[in-house]
Amino acid sequence: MRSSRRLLANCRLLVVGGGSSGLGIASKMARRLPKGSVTLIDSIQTHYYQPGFTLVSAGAMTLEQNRRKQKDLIPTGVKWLEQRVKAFQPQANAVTTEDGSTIEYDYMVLCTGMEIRLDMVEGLAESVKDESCPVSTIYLPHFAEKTNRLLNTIEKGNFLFTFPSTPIKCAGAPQKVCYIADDILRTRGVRSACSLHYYTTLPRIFGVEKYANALMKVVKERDINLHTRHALKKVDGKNRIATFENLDNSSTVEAEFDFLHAGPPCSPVSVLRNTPSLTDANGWVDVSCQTLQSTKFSNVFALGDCTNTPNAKTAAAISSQLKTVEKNLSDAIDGKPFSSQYDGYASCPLVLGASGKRAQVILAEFGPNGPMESFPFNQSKPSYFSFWLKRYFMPFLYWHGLIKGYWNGPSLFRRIVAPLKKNQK
Ligand code: UQ1
Repeated sequence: MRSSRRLLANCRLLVVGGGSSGLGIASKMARRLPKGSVTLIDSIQTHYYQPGFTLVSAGAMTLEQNRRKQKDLIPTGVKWLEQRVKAFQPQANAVTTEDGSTIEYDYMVLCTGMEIRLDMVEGLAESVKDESCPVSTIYLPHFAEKTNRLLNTIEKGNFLFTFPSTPIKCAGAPQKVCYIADDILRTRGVRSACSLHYYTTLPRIFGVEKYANALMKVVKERDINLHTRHALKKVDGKNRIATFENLDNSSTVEAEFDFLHAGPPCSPVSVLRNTPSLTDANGWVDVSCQTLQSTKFSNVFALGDCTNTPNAKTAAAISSQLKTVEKNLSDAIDGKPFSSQYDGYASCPLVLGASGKRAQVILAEFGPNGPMESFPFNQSKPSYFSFWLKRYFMPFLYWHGLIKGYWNGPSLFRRIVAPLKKNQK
């Protein structure tokens, strides 16, 4: 069987980044290549299950449940360099690390993720970091806890939730926090004293129509005010005023708040922003969105949040991309034509709450041509089963499947279930 084939070629594979993509591809390739072939470079000591951060804000998980020591996750047979890359020299097949050493490679996989950029909105970083200021973001672990604390203490007022103008990982999370806040405020019995506002830079709540329609029902039922085409420009944490730009007419709008959750701007990591030879004009690694090979260097591949592929940036997308990179990189090492194409799959479990009958999820799964659902029910319907998957099954799948290189996404499920869904729209 091709997928269990070992490669005998002697080659040096460098994986840059030890997040979910980096650990997943290092695990897979270490099983295929001769011992000692794979080096993973990353200085992080703590690894977080980031999809758990929304549940931390909901009080349905603790941060500790989403945290592991990186040293315990390094795949067997992979050499871990606890360093940061200072510069890429792809023309010389080498990288330089911050301690001044040079590492040469035959093949490189870039898994550098994206950087949370609170600094890109005036006043945001200071406000989030000030524990007494009611501004937070679940995108950073400590502040996922702060979000939960604020939602459990503020009694009344205006609650604002924002979605940025940059690409963002898990584009569903900024609105999940809004639904979670609504749930917590209702449970606390203070919801009628609060008004909730979701400000997004996008023209609608969600890109895929089927799920957008379902989410608009939730927005109406939960009495959430939707403001499309608004970009957060400034946060005045002291006076509790947020300034937005209306993107349709460039006018400025101010809103007073008692709580603000920011979907933060994100960017490529700084070392890539300084390496135009590997990236597009915005600093994202330039790859073929089908093969995930660099468009500039044939011995370089990339996956996860750092690429310029148009899919939604989620762990589920990574699961499908892992299979493609594993196969195509093995083909490249073997001197064969590529045998896999990424289909653009991504998934976003839209958490609508975590308590009682509001513990529900809309399990969006989609690709460039619309929904790509894995289960035989209509997944745009809020469901407790989908919440259960999100809370209990997905963390298990991540820690024991994805980062160990054993989970290639639900495409097999989908093929089995497809005939059952024929008559469903
Ligand atoms: C998934 O594969 C994945 O990665 C492990 C997630 O991240 C936590 C997800 O949230 C989802 C929904 C998937 C897709 C898997 C199934 C079974 C639908």
